[in-house]
Amino acid sequence: MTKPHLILGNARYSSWSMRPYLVLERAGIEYTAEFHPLRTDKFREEVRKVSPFGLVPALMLGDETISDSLAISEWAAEKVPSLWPKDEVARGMARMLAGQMHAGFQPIRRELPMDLGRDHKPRKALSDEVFAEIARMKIGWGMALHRSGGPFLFGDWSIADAFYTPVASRFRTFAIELEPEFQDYCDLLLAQPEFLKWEAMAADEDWVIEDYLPPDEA
Ligand SMILES: N[C@@H](CCC(=O)N[C@@H](CS)C(=O)NCC(=O)O)C(=O)O
Repeated sequence: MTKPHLILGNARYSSWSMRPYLVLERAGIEYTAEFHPLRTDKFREEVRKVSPFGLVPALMLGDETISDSLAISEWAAEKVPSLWPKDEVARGMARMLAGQMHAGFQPIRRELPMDLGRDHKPRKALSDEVFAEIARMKIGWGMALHRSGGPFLFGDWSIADAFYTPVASRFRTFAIELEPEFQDYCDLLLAQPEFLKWEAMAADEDWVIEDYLPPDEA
């Protein structure tokens, strides 16, 4: 049987791609992968052939495709249930926090886009909305960390942590200041072997999106 095949965007920029990559790696599921540079004709041509919405990530299972970071993660969790917390209330909450990230926090995504090649300097102007969203995000993190005692949101690493790892990288590359408890959590996410592998792949890429941020913010 052919292995699951994961179609991804640039490691440097594609936060949606990073999430199922971290999940499949942590799960120890065997798969193959290919990367496509975002915002190029090649991306549009190649990815549309296999991904129903023309988006990455997409997981090809034989001649069928699951295209969505959360859906791919759920597919993995059916094979490896420990990707979600064992306790059913914690599991519900982990799905809630992953769901919040999957469906919300637009100002954070818009104004602090993931760029693993950025040199850790603050963005000149950030809206009040972004700070309000960071505060909301920290309410979720605080609730989970206090309940579980850490070090990950629900004690052991789970899909919820995979969903917030790109955020931790955004906070680092845009030098967002956090209280020690949340800084420690972000540092822990960014020290995980799966993230370090992804970061190394990003450093090896020579695909750069020139106008990723306006020039005065670059
Ligand atoms: N909800 C989707 C979002 C996927 C998504 O927006 N992917 C972006 C890349 S990070 C994409 O494929 N963009 C294609 C394009 O901009 O043409 C998921 O969770 O996978």
